[in-house]
Amino acid sequence: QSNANGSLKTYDAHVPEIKFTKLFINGKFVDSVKGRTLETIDPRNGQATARVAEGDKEDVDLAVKAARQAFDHGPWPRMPGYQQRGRIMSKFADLIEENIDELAALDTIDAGKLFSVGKAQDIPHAATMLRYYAGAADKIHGEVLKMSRELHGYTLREPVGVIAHIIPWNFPTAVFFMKVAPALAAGCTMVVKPAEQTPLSALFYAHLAKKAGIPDGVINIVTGFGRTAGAAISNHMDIDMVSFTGSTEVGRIVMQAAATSNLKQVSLELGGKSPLIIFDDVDLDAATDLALTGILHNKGEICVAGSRVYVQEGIYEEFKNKLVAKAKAWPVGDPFDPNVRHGPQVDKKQFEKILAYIEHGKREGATLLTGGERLGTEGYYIQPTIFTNVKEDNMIVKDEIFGPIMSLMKFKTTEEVIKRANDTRYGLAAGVLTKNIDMANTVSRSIRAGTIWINCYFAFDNDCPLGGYKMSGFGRDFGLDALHKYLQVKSVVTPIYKSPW
Ligand code: TXE
Repeated sequence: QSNANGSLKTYDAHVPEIKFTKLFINGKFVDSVKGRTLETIDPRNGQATARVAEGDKEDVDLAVKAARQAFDHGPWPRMPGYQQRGRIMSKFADLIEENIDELAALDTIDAGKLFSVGKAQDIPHAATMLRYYAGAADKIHGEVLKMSRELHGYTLREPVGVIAHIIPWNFPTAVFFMKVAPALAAGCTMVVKPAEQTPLSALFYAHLAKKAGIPDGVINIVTGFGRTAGAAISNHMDIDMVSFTGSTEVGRIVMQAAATSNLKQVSLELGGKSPLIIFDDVDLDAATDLALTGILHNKGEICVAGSRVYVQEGIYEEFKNKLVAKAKAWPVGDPFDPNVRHGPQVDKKQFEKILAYIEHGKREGATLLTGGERLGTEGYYIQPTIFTNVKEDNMIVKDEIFGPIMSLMKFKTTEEVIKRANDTRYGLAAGVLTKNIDMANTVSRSIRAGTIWINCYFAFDNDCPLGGYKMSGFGRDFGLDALHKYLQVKSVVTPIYKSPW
């Protein structure tokens, strides 16, 4: 653990044995057709941890074939809700809980995520997501319609079909289950492509899914790169929907490919640049803690990070001083160390992208209050970094950096801060801290974003939909909205007593 440059203590005793490295297709672990593999890297030191099968178009084809067969002819979409689908999903959840330590450790060596947080949050949360949607599996129903003629009409909600989930590296477990769990409950079958940086836990989940009794072909995992395996998915002619979480740039490519192939449905959860608005009636200690967590949780690699912090002028100086003191004391280091709150960035590319933004911020004339450097000499650690004296059109304020970099800004009036907070192409989330309920309500209604947190941040819940406005995408994860995303409405109509024709 360290807050200054120097060598970081490492905790290699926690590194688990890696048991699953092949593609999972039709209930079996198999090599890729071309026999290629890709290397996974431990971001704590940049060293290789495993070689995992590198799937490509041929492998995606096989996985889609298995998922199509399981959807068209298999038992999964036809099983009665809770009695069967839900019970198997609950068993899957139990198996996850039996393997929490190993799963959390896999995400730590793949993504640099805190082991303590994986154990306490990400992995147990995967189990609760499965149980939440297992409980909804027998509550999928349509409506009886009030038709305007002598017709009896009702709707059915049927599974969309074969779904492809494209997963990013920042939450290898959470995003996997926020997509897979509702799709399973809906009765869909699927192909999952984890990010190339973080494939290990997904393959373990495939093993547990099979053990829980999920029939072959329902969940298929193709590990591989975006430009090959990912592109094969978005261009595929036999996938009914692609559910994507990742960058806005790739989201656009996925949507274009969907349009030019089979017009598959698309759901996109993309980047963000979320504002956190702090009025001058707040408790300074609590507010500085929340603001720091808002940008440093998961080392800033979270789509809803509160990366633009607006503080009202009356408390600005005091807030700034407290914030900087706390940032300097923030424990950064090996993510297996239980006292550490901030591990390495996911990979070299992300590490270099963040450092380049820091340099850009300096060149644009922003004032660096703290941080701004890499930490240690190996691995991808970056100091918690706070800039102030930034302008709304600076790149560090406009772009999603996806790292531990905060832009701290001062504001005077509510009207002014709403305008500035909305001056972004993104619209994923926002936070507002104040004791004044009128102010909180005014800001909540005025910010164009999919989630607003009042006097809290990162208050996720299985029941609470998450998704974007504007260029942060469309479609929702979590909640019953996510279940409905994987269902489509069929209308059934019959004459009541005589044919109206
Ligand atoms: O994302 P990509 P990258 C943002 C964040 C980050 C930036 C770049 O700002 O710095 O994106 O990260 C797959 N067809 N977010 O380059 O490429 C890829 O294999 C189909 C925000 O890693 O979007 C991986 O599985 N798929 C975000 C997934 O897309 C393709 C989370 C995401 O990778 C593809 C991650 C293609 N042509 C990054 N190219 C969030 N919303 O939370 C890549 N992929």
